[in-house]
Amino acid sequence: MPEKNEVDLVLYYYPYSFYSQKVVMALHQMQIKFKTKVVDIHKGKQFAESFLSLNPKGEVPVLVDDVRVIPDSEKIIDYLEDNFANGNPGLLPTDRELRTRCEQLHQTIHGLKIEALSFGAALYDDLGIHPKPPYNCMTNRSQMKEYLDRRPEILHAAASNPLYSDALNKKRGEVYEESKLWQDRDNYEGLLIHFEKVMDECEAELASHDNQSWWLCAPELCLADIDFAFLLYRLWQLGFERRMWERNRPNVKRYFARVQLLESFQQAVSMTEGFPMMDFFTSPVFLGILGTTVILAGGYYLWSKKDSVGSALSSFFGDDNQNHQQRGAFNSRPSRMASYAPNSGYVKARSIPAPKASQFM
Ligand SMILES: N[C@@H](CCC(=O)N[C@@H](CS)C(=O)NCC(=O)O)C(=O)O
Repeated sequence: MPEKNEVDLVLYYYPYSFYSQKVVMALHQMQIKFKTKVVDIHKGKQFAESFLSLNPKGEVPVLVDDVRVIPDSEKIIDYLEDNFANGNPGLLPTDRELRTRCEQLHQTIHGLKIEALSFGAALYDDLGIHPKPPYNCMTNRSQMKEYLDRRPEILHAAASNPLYSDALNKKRGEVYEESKLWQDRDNYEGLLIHFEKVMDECEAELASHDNQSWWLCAPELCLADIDFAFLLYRLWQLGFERRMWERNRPNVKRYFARVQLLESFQQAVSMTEGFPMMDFFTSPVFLGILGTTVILAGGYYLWSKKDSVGSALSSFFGDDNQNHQQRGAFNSRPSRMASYAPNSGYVKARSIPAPKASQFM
């Protein structure tokens, strides 16, 4: 096979995307050079016409190799394996038996509904989980539920891009079907139990090797390891580690500690560094600055107008001995109400906007 010019490879990805992270780990593990382009799915850029022309489903990752366009993490890794394994460590064991086991585990782990798991983790308060940033910033859950239920932007994208409407409508159907797994608490418990069964299978697989230096199912790191590494990482980020391995799966626990030392894993995880999850204008820093400014400006305004505001308030509330009958409910503590208002600078707390669906993907 002729040497390929590897730097022709461009990966369209989003740093927090689960499937993008797998591909980045695969690329690093196979020592393949590539360039990147961020598609900010948090801002809806996956539905820009230019990106839909690469992947009509509006999903990352997509690999572009010169004129060839390959969407979908599984297909991308297949493509890398077929075209770049020459001279590089591949991701499929050469031994037939090990290869079959690697493929089986890959199918099992890759097939898990990780998005449904992530959405449900944001929705239910009784899971006893300890999410890590950015998954610990879950506000306004009911709003999020309503948003995720409809994924309005898919419909909008389908309406405004007739060329890609079939793919987008199909995607919306899939999103709707998958939402049944997490919109209902019982279904969600079923999903968690399914994840636990897969964890049991992996625990048993790890326990079956006499040689502790083996990875999940082979002496060399393989495709199933990439799936498993990022499954564990997402479970940890969502805060499921106690339920999934801390208490009862010691081999998985050891494996996770080990896989985190891999450079290829660290490269994939570090893509998120310095990449903001939220717009600056909805970030806690901005909201903090805004809130403080409003409080100070409001306080200053009220202080500068204290005479006119004070007399307006006293004519509304009246002096202690006047208008008691009109005050109704305020009757019991009129002077406290009157003295609160002018200088307190009280500003109603601003509600933090609901996180966007793409935050959980
Ligand atoms: N089967 C695809 C799934 C890709 C996928 O779901 N990507 C998510 C990010 S992890 C995405 O782009 N979501 C954007 C959207 O659905 O609007 C793969 O393996 O690559």
